[in-house]
Amino acid sequence: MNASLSPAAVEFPDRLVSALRNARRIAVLTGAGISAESGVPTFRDAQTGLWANFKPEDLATPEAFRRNPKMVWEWYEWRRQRVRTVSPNPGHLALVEMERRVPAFTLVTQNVDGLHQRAGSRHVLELHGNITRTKCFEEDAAVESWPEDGEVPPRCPRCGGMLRPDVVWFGEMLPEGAYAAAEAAAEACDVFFCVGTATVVYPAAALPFAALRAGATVVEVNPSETQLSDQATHSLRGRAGEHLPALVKAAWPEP
Ligand code: BV8
Repeated sequence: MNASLSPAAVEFPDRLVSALRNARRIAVLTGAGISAESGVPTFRDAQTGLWANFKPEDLATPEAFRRNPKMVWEWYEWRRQRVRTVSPNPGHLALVEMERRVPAFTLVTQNVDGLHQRAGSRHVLELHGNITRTKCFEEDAAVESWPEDGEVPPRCPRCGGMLRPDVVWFGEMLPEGAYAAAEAAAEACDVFFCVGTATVVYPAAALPFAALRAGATVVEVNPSETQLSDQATHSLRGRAGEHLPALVKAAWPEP
């Protein structure tokens, strides 16, 4: 067991621990809350600095980018810089350990910070893209490098169009096939974790309910109540960085 996973003593219902220990298929949906303990602000956190007067939902749209490409690009630059300075936390690491323990493990994330991959998770379904990748706004195709000529946003070296982060904005479709794969995992799993998400952004927020309908044990980990809390099989009121390592240790005490 990774030392950084040595969890605080947290008590769990026996039926939750045995459901986890006996699970063959586990699916996990994570949101901004699992990265909060790494120091990445969540979408519910108040915006600071230049963007204090804007809600993320109003900045993360194609319309906002068309209206003010410089501000939207700079918001993502600020977030990219922030993500470069942070590290995965015990919540991310506990999911890496869980993936090691079960034959079929699917990690679906709404996050765009790449922290699951940096923690060592091998198969991550990024429903909303990744801010460390950039694409051309006109071509909708990846761009790995571009001339730094001071223009903001920078321009596509192929067509001269504006560059944008490779994330899914509100009103945009999710990556081809990503949601279908996530939904299939939610409907086939024994245990479904819903970690650190307010479950308000669709279609991702529909996944835990699809798992419930398919008969899975649904476990929510969140310090606050959400629309899922009273329907989840287990709703653990607490931080991902505390509950996930403790759950992994309770289900798999042996190294
Ligand atoms: C789409 C990338 C088809 C950008 C993001 C019904 C069906 C389909 C669509 C819709 C629908 N109803 C409405 C819609 C439209 C819209 C939508 O859902 N709007 C919401 C506001 C109602 N959905 C879309 O537009 C999606 N596209 O459906 O395509 C389509 C196309 C055209 C027309 C119609 C349909 C695309 C949505 C993707 C948006 N992009 N991110 C970027 O990052 O800049 S979403 C963004 O929100 C992030 O990805 C974030 O992860 C996500 C969800 O937020 P959360 O993760 O939940 O984070 P949040 O801050 O909200 O909450 C944090 C939680 O953590 C809290 O509960 C807190 O208590 C908890 N927490 C805090 N600390 C901890 C913790 N938990 C554990 N441990 C801790 N320590």
